[in-house]
Amino acid sequence: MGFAERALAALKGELPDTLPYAPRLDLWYAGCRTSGTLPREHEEKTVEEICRSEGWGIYRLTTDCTHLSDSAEDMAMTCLGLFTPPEAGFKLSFGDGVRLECRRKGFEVHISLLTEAGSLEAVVELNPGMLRRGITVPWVKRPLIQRFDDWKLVATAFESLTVVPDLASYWRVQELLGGDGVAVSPACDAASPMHHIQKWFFGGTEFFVLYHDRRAELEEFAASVGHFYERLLVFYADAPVEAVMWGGNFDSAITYPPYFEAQILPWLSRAANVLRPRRVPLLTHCDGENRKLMDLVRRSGVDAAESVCPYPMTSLTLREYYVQWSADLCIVGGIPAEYVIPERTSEDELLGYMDYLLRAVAPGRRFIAGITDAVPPSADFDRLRRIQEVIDRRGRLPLSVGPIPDVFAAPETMRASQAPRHVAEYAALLEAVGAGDGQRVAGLCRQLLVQGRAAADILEDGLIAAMDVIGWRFAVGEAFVPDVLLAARAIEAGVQALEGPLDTAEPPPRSAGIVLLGTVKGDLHDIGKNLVAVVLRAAGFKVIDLGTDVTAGVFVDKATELRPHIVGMSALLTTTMPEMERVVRLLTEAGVRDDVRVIVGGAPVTERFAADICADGYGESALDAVSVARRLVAAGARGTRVWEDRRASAVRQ
Ligand code: B1M
Repeated sequence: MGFAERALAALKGELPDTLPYAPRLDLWYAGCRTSGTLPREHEEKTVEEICRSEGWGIYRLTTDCTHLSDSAEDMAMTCLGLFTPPEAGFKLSFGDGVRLECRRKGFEVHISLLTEAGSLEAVVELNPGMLRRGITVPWVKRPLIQRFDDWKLVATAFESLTVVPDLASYWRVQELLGGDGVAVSPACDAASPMHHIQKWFFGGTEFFVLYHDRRAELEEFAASVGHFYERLLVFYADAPVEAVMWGGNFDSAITYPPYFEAQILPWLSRAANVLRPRRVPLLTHCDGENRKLMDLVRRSGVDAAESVCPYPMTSLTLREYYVQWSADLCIVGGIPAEYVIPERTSEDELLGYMDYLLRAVAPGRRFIAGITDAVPPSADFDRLRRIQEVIDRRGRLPLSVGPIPDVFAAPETMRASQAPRHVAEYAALLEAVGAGDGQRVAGLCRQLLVQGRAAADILEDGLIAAMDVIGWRFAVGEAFVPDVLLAARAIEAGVQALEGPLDTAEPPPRSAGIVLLGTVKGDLHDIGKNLVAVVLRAAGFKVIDLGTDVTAGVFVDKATELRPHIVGMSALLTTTMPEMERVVRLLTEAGVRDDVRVIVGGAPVTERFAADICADGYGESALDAVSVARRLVAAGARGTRVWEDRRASAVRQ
């Protein structure tokens, strides 16, 4: 059997002869080619040729936009969240009255969306630095939607979009892959119209607040985006493609269960229903934390969950995935990227993981092994070969179920931990904060003041303690991103109600301090960082948020200027984690390291990594960030220029 035959068997629930293995080299290839670090023997080869000469399956399943970077027109479509690589098998075109104009400025593409009702501007970029770090999706530097009402013009564009079959380009890719890869047609980057809006048109966190406050308008917008999704379904009803990829980037925190059920599941099911009669497998990109989504993904009827990224990157072990999903859908991925990065793990640890993997997925039905999400450019190429050697030796199917070592089980500590204590007399406040009801929170605060409670007590034992509870619920998976954001907004309303009395309370209540926060250079993930900021603020910290893609120089300059208690850094990519070490080093060189404490966090960051780079603390969750920050400030983190300035001015007055 060749790889394609094996992979298709796995996708359709049949038992291939051997475990299929395709490492997914696209990001690695883009990075190494741009930095000139491809292995010598592969320097002149394409990614397909490299896979072929190593005997690996060719993995071409996700949004790889490297082929776009030469064409401003194709790049322009990405500001609408639209991607049509050659293997899509279709092109997109706008109807009368809508067009995109674009011009290149260096690596940026400046885009104008022109409609009869008006125009909007956007800027996207994909530069060599991004490619070196393994980033293949362009960065939308300026989104089309600047004011909420701009959605109406974007909606017009989606209503006019048509899907034009272009099967010749699909067949060319199919021919290029031969029997060594499955030509999966990527239908859409998001899984549904609302998910599309969430991913592409509003900030990663802003969307949730809008989804709460302006649902009716968003539903109207989604109905317009839905025209495009409907046309995709019509295209796939008879498109002669081998398999289809339909959206992704699911994560229990951001595509949280009720939202997934209402907005995503119906569209996955519709796509599955269109493809099932022709036995065309449907894949979706399940690359995040899936603990709370397992049943929903299974119920959606998809044939495969792709880019499955188990513990230690997320909380579910590969065995848990296999037990819960393999009766109904195929798992693609399963080897966390850190096992191929020498700075993160040893070769023995990789071999230990492979031993575990072969037991965890026994008997081996519905599983395609690969590095998740992708092989990073910093990978040790030989490790990819070690994986193949193990599969060659022990990967014949069916695999025998043996004892499964529990060393790869996720720690239960957080899940088993107790909810933070909350003072009983503030129960109503806790409930109102939990419901995100700012008006009620403010009213209760005023009432408590009238009853004679000290403002500082209401803040500490009522509002901040309530946020601790919501933060804990979030950390154990009982609350989701919107709950945290809305709770924080409600707390803000409470703080405003207390503001008068608090102004006179000097020294400031409790041990809050100043935190300088940002996502490190090269990294644009901001949802986790924003949550950390929200929870810290709600806990009484002053947070100076530097945003995303923050260079080490900016962290150090700001730390020198503002002397915060804490410098907090977030990183979601293994390739951007080294920036954290750089910041720590530059803080030392600038002579400010002794005055600030450094906290790091983000999905790939671990306690061990934090210790290795000499950070002072590690936060697994936003809640953790608060407790670590409190501990460090209480233990005497110094460097409080802003705070001291404020105090000094308060004393002067
Ligand atoms: Co990206 N992505 N992504 N992505 N993405 C990950 C991170 C990935 C792990 C997926 C996977 O492998 N399964 C993978 C990285 C692999 C690796 O490096 N090992 C990945 C990749 C590869 C990429 C691209 C490179 C893909 C490409 O270009 N082909 C690209 C990079 C873009 C860039 O940064 N330049 C990319 C793009 C994107 C989207 C734009 C589509 C979107 C980001 C939207 C946004 O942030 N505005 C996205 C998403 C959504 C994800 C996943 C699915 C979810 C991330 C998330 O928001 N989680 C993610 C999968 C995963 O993480 N397993 C993935 C929810 C959030 C609440 O959790 O951010 O972990 P998290 O924050 C938590 C804790 O970590 C902690 O507290 C938070 C709340 O509890 N925490 C801290 C975070 N920072 C902290 C700081 C602290 C303390 C605690 O102290 C200071």
